[in-house]
Amino acid sequence: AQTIYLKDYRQPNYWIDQTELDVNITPGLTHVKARLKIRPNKSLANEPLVLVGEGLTTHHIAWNGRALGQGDYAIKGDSLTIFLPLSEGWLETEVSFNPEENTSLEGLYRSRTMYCTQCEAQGFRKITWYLDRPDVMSVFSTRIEADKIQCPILLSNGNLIEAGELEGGRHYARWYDPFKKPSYLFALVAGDLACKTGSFTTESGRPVAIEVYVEPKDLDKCDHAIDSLKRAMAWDERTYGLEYDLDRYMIVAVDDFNMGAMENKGLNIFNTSCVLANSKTTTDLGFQRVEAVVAHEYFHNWSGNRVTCRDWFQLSLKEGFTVYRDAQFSADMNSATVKRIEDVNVLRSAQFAEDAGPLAHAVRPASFIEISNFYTLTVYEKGAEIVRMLANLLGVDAFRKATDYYFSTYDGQAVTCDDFVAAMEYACAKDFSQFKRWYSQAGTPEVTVSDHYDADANTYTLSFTQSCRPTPETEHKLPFHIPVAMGLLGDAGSLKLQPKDFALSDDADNTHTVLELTEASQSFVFSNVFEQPVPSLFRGFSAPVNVRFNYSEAQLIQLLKLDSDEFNRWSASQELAVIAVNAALQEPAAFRVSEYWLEALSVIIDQQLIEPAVIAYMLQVPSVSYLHDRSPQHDVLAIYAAREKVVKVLAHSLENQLTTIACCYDANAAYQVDAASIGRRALRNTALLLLAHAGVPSASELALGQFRSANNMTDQLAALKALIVIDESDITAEALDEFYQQWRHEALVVNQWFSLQAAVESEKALTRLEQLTQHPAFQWSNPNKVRALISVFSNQNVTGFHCDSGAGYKWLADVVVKVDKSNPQLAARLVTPLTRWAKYAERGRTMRQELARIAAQPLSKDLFEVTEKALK
Ligand code: DPP
Ligand code: ZN
Repeated sequence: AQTIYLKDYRQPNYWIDQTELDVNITPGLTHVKARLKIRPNKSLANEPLVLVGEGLTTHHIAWNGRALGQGDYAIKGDSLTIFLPLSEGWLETEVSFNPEENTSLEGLYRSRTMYCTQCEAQGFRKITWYLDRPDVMSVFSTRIEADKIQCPILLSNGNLIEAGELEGGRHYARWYDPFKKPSYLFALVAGDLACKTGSFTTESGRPVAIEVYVEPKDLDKCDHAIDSLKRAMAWDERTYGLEYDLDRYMIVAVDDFNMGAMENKGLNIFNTSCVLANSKTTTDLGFQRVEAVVAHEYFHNWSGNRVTCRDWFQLSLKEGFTVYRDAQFSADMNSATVKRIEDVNVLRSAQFAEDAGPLAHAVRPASFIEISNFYTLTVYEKGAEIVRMLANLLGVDAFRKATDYYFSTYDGQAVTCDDFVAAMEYACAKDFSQFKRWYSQAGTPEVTVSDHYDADANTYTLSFTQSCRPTPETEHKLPFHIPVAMGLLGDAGSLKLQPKDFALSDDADNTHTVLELTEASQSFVFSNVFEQPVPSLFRGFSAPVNVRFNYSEAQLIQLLKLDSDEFNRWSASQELAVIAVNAALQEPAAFRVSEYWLEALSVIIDQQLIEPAVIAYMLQVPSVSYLHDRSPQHDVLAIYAAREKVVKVLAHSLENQLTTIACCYDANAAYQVDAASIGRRALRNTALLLLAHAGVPSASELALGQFRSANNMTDQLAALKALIVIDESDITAEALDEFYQQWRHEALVVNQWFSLQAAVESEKALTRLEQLTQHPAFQWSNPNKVRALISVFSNQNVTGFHCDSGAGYKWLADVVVKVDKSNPQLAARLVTPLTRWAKYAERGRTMRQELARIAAQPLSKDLFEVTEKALK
């Protein structure tokens, strides 16, 4: 397998100004004729035209109407070289392939009742010979022809130009997309689909027809996506001044899909799990995910489609920025604090783990073998954190000036992360050359902070040092530019800040500031500090770093009670949980949990001054993954056991309040999916789950009652989860069965049912998992189902996956090898938990052996790259 380097980037030798496709679908065989208007790139020497294609049978090649013969061209592996001296002209090819047999879910494939495409990143080459790279932008017109009964709906990008009947029961449609785009944004759908419509009028008065295409059985699950899309359209006009630019906006729901969704111009293709929703079948988290993903794909219309990436190393240019935009949107639509807590949980428990493992890579990687492997939390979520830091450093107005400049300057172009940062610099006249190290240096920086209070001089000094471990691509790290949003707390709350040697706002009541850390070591002195303060650091998680400050328990409790930053109050509670878990690790028999922490939580519950969703998060002990990162010297099963103990203590100590919440809180409210209602349900269900963990006798009855009477999926599933934790085998087994019978016709609910069971911690976990893969509703060809069982087991079922015999590792390895034969992208994802072997000491050796066993087989490029890097 060949490694591709960013430093080797060159412009293409040729451009393709127009692309005319004629796609003729018959069962088992699809023919594609392509006419490409080729133009030499003058700045480059005259070299032959080399197109790329995969798995194509080539029937015909012509240049300017003349059929090419032997000697005019050569097909070798995945490349087609045209030897003629080419000036401007039309290249024609005709190829065929079989979408029915395409199990990779890249290119054109069949999913249940429809044909559909996934071209990002490099799927278009499975459809026709092409310059399949994002810097080649072309105007597409697409004619689709298929059987009228099997495929009554024929869709592609842009506007419908013409449609009609043909002989033999066939019909066609012709689509034209006036906007230049790279091939990865091409899309085509042909199938028997129902459509739910909506409409939106843009600020400048353009009417937009919204069409959501689904299987007829899912017509009752489209409204939330349509509403979310309209909110996203309005929000982007308000927030970024960006309008939609075509007459139609189409979304198609597909059951077999590798990603969450895809932003193809005018024709988004969505995983059913990210678009379908109704209150009977969808949880609150599901609703919020649909809202976020619909918005994300919509926002790509500007950040990704109108302004696209020069090459795939710049993937974060569109993904990091678009994730930032969708996070802003979700924060505005719901609760900003809750959204931030959710995002930080993902960063800390999953992105940090990626950054700490052998597959750590920069947000703008320097090399790859298979680009599909780089659709990662680092490129997406850490990429979004970079944009967030820039936005905060600039402030609202300058950031808007920067994005206005970016979108207007680069519209219709394929650009780089450097261009993005240049737009930021333009708007605020700052120099971000050091800041750009966030793009090129992998790894999570570690910031160690110490303080000194001088009671005589009334000064307070904060000293920071930063470091970052060596990672495969960047051995020696230079200091990062790290914004530290912070404040100081006294006994009664926030103190006014009077820093001595850094810029201060003129606001006399200033209790909050942002320090800019740029050196390996740096100190900041605050004057007129009349009491020993507690620092509130990295408020709102102002930078994606690990912070080390030696807080005492009392200081954390002060932060939990008094900080003006709600996010940091939550964060302090998490830190107190970490301390408790560590105590339980050190002394499993006689550990103590700070009664002041429990008391503070109790007061917070009573007072109800914080929104319920945030209280719910305060009551949740951090994930095993995060705890493991915080105590790497301990065995993961010991960490799991210690965490369980802390959860029990927490639940017992708050038992009365939790019981009140679990049975009575908001219990009779009419079901609604607004943020406030969602938050109240979250608190009630968190309480129920804690009671279940604590083994409180009444929990069983409460859970069963809620399970039976719930009028929405969130409450029903939460009750089922609690029943599983309580584990009175008959009752639990019955409830699981009842649930399946109730929902067996709803694929997405069945997936939840699979996930719940894959996560059940027990000695029999693996046997149960094995049995579930034999269940009639399970399908290896469906990524959602595979993820629901296999990813949930290996990422969340700590005792099952890491069981002493190593059987969990072996099982995963076998599955990965099997899946790789049909769907390499999926296999390369599934293997991730094994790649983290180095964290697991003794167990890690067995994990590594399993990885080596995988690596000894013939593998796809995708899986080869991941296993090879993980074994280094
Ligand atoms: N469909 C993926 C996303 O929107 C890749 N572009 O993030
Ligand atoms: Zn995206």
